[in-house]
Amino acid sequence: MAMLSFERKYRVRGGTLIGGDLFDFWVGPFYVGFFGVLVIFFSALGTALIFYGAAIGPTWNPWQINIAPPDLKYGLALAPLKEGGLWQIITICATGAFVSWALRQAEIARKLGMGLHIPFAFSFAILAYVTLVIFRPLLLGAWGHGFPYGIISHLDWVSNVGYQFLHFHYNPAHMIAITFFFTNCLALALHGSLILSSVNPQRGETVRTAEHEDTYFRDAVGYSIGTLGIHRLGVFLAISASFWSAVCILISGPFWTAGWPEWWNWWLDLPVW
Ligand code: UQ1
Repeated sequence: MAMLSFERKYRVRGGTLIGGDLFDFWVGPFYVGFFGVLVIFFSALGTALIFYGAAIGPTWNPWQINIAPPDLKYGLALAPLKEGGLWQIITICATGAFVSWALRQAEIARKLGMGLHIPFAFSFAILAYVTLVIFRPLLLGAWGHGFPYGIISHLDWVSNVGYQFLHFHYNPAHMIAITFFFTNCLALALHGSLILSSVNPQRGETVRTAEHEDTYFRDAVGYSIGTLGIHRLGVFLAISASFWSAVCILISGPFWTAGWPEWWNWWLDLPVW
């Protein structure tokens, strides 16, 4: 792959977070780094263990392969490999790979003299995962509260945990999370279509400028958030969606054990009625 002329300037040593020059090089287009090595290690081991778990399981049907967390009776202890221990090691590998990926993002950003916005935003995705398989099980006192690794099995888990709270859509943090997901979708649709409408013109037409983009929204809704602003809004909406997703599952069980519809009784219980 050709190296862009500006990359010659930036493909130099430095910017690493740990280990100095250790692994501070590229393989083809990919930056390696200490955390690149960790990503390879954790994802290779984790994937191998998933295949091992599938091999000792009853099916190779990709939809039905399931690697379950330990039984609740094991609490927060280590479980035997074939009784949830695999799930525990795979969880360590996944978390290790995700965190290493974020730190590799940070190293690349530092090398380029960029902000750390990408690893910052990605850390909210890690937070959502870690909340499900580490923080919430810790608060509930058993690794068995983590979700199982499998396509159908994790859907069943979501359904079961949802019904455990009667109607999960009454969870106020879940409502907020969904609202952020939908608004994020709206914002990206508006932004993507606006950019294409102005900078990807028909043959023979000219590219339009940011002024056209601003004017479009001023004419349409009386307000333009601006070309930088829309990206700030986008990051805010995206990380808020992940954040409130983490909150909505973390409070379910550790801080609220009744059905979620019941939570709204605070409204009926207001003294003003
Ligand atoms: C917008 O105002 C804007 O600034 C010109 C963009 O930048 C290119 C956009 O992509 C979008 C979608 C908007 C409109 C957004 C709001 C909140 C009015």
